[in-house]
Order: sequence, then C-alpha cells, then structure tokens
Amino acid sequence: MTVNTVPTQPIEGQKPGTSGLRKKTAVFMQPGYLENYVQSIFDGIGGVDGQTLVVGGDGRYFNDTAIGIILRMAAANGAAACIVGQGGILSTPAASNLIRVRKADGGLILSASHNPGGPDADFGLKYNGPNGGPATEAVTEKIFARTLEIDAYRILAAGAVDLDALGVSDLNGMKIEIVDPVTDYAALMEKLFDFGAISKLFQNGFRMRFDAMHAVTGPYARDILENRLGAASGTVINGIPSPDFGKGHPDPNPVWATELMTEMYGTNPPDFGAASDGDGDRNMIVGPKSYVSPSDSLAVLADLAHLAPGYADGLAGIARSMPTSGAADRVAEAKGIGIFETPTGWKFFGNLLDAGKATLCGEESAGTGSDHVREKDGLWAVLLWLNILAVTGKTVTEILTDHWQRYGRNYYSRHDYEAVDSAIANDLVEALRAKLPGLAGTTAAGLTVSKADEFAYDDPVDGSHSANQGIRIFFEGGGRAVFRLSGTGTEGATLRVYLEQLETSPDAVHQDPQLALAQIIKAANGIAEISARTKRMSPDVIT
Ligand code: G16
Repeated sequence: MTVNTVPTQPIEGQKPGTSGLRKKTAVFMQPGYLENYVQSIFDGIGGVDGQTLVVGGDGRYFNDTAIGIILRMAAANGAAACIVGQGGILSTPAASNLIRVRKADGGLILSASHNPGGPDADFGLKYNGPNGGPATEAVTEKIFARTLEIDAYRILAAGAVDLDALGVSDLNGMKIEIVDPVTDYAALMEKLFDFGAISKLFQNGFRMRFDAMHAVTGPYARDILENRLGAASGTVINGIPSPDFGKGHPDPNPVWATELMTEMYGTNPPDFGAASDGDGDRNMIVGPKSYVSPSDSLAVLADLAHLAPGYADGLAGIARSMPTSGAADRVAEAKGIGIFETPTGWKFFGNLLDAGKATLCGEESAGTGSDHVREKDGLWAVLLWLNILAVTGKTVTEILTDHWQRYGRNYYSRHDYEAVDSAIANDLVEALRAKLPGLAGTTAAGLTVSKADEFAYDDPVDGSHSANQGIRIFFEGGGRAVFRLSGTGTEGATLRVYLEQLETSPDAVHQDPQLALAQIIKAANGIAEISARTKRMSPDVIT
C-alpha cells in the first residue's frame, strides 16, 4: 500500500486546552484538519515508529471515521501495533487502563468529554502517555510547538478499517487488535471492590439507577452493575451510546442529568443514583433527595476508601484541584496523610500518583479517581460508593450527615457563565488580576478580604512551574471565591466562579448551599464586576 506524504501548513488555533484539543465537529472534519493535529502529536512525542498505541473514543459523531484516519496515519508513521476498542469504543478510564495493562507506549482518546456530540456539536482528541495519563504540560507544549511548524503528514492510502470484528489484522505491517472495550476494565474493578458485598446489597432489594446519558458508560455499567453485580435489569438507563448522545448534554450534574434527578427527588426514589459523562470519566452521586457535591464525594471516599479491598491498607495521600473545596483537606489532616493542591486538569495528578504520593484524587468538576488508572473514573467512583454503602449499611444521607458532623461542611457551588464574548471575559480576568495587590483588607458585601492571589503550582515531583491557574480571593471567616476561564469550551469563553464557605458548627450543616453562600456570591460578583461586564444577571449553570 502506498504511504502518502501530504504537504500541509500550520493551522491556527490547534492549541491543546485542559484536556487535549476540543473544537466543533465541523472544524475537525475539515479536510486535513485532524490529520494535521495527529501528525503534530506523533512528531511532538518524538515519532511512533515501532510503538504500540491504544486508540478509542466515546462513540460521538465522527469517532469511527477519525479512528480510521488515525490508524492509517499510525501505520504510515511506522507504528508496530494499535489496540482498538470494538466499534471504536473505549471509555477514557478504560483506555487509560488498557495502556497500562498492555504496556503500550501511549494512546489517542477521541472525546470532547461532557460536551454534546453530533455534526453541529463538539469533538476532541487527546494524547495519553505510557503511564495511561493525559500528556504532561511539557509534552503538551511539544505537541503545540509542532502544530506551529508542521509541513507534511503521512497517511496510508487504504480503505476503511473494520472496527467491529474482534481479533487481530494487519494494516501494511502494523498490527491492529480489536478488543472488547469492557473486559479488562471490569476485571480491574473486580480486583478493587468487594463484588460479593455489593451483590448481596442488590439481592437484599437495594435499588439503584445509573444514567449513562446515551454515552460511553452504557455497556460498562450494564455489564458490571446488572450482569456481574446482579442489579435489577433497567438499573442502567439511557444505556446505548449514540453519536449525538440522544441529542442531550452528557454532563452528569443536576442541570443536565434531569431524568435521574427527577426520579431521585420524586416519590419513592431508588436508594442510590449515579450518572457518568460522554467519555465515562466524570460521575455524579445522588441519594434519595440528596445530591452529593463532587468535593464532598472526594472527602467521603477518602475517609472511607479503606472499606474496599483495593484500599484496605489506607491512602498514601489525597490530591485535589485548587478550585475543589477544602473538605478533603480535613480528612487528610485527621488521617495524618499528605494533601496536594494542584491546578485544574487531571494531568497534574499523574506525577503524584506515579510517585506514590497520592492514592485518591478529585476535582470539583465531577471527577474522582485513584492510582488504579491515570484518569478520573466515573464508574469506579460509583462502585466505591456502593462498596461503602454495602459495608456500612448506611444510606447516602446518613453517610453525608456523619461526615459533616465530624468534619464540618464546606458549602460549595460553582457558577458558570457560558459563551461569554472572549474579549469581555479576558478583560474581566485582567481587571481582576490588576486589582489583586490592593484587595486584602477591603470589604465587599459585608465580607472582609483576608488575602487575594493568583494560584501557581510547583510540581513536587518534576519541579515544573505552572502559573496563572486561577484567581483566589479569601475572606475572613473561612470563605473563598475562585475565578478562572474554562479550558474545555468550544464557543466563546466560559467564566467559572467557584464559591466556598466552611461551616464547622454541627447545628448549621443542613442549609441550602445557595443560601449559605449568598454573601460570598454577592461579594464575588461585586469584586469581579460580573454583571456589569458580561451583562449577565445570573449564571447559566449552577452546580
Ligand atoms: C477536563 C479535565 C479535568 C478538568 C476539566 C476542567 O475534564 O480532564 O481534569 O477538571 O477539564 O474543565 P474546565 O477547564 O472547563 O473547567 P473533561 O472531563 O472535560 O476531560
């Protein structure tokens, strides 16, 4: 077969964000666009000659065509083998696991995560390294640098590759192995969790609903929850992945997981509800009439993980992204283990996990995970919760109440202003940055600012420095507001405002978070001049 070397030139805007390159699907589908970026990845990582790569995605529109292109390019670039999920399907954590168990050199994951899919929606591609985790900052920089000087890409002149037939085939000397996407992942979950105890829970009539949101976790959840653990058939809803996620927004939060939330807050709700996102790395946990915030979920899981076999020896440490609430910090303190505060983005956890400094990691953006893979893992979080519920015999509400009584409660909320004009959003951040030096000691909405700065991170493992990772304003009395622009959006800018207030009085831990945070919200809006600058009177999404 002929290898074509196609002359090309740099395409503007191929700068990877928080999690690879995310663009509108139509942008990715432009002739040569995907090819340009894939070649920049291959060149940026020093070539793929002789390498084994894992390839798969969340099944969104263009997934299979894009995989065909990637396979023909991998073959043309001399890769030895590609391990591909059947039908082109691999959840992000399953891909991370496959890279690790098959000792591959890396992987290409096709997903725009929780963003909608379809010809008019979003697409994405990211590179994960040999540890199974998202490319580090240094590798991301090399890939980006390559996009600025690329002059040709290599692709095999070949027809479509069959992604459906399990087994091994040859593509011009490159081995293609099509594997079942679920098998290895499910085996890992069986090692980490007490499937016997969870099965017994279901046998005793425990009812659960898992909303796969028409996305990638459907097949995984069916196999693990219904087939292996014996949850009633119908436990998994919206379980068949579709290219446009049933025209939905596969983001597991109370706003988008409406079907699940309606059931959990309705009459006779199931005992436990959960949802995952487009590519299966995010999770939402909800008890009957009881939503668990991701920051609280991390703290609870860190506190009780030792109840699951995979974590019976305790945790080496906990890591959380800076905007995530400080709830996990007090668990770490009580256990006498390390706590690490990193910038937003799972890639920052990789070094801590590899170095054995942290065992559990989590982010406010509905991501929790551990050192079992190098990505956040939606179903893993669900199974750890189930394991804890099975062993303690408590309800979700009881677990949360116990936790708050013991550790206090970090009231928490995130306010998102979406599709804001980029210039306006950048000006807002610039103006806020300029104000920082003079903010301490001033008051806003009756709150006194105790400290204001911009978060920067020095990686304790490789010493790399990451600046400008979010603006923080601390208030006297334990409150905090954080401002940052999203790195995963595809339209204009998304301003995220993270609001937090610590409450340690056991009598005051059961308020509505929006009420408990009312003063911080007002102060944050005032200091950042959000309404005045964006002309938005309220956020688009509150979680
Ligand atoms: C990605 C990263 C997450 C990060 C999130 C932040 O999530 O994997 O670690 O928390 O981006 O998103 P933003 O920059 O929009 O706040 P995902 O699930 O989109 O891959």
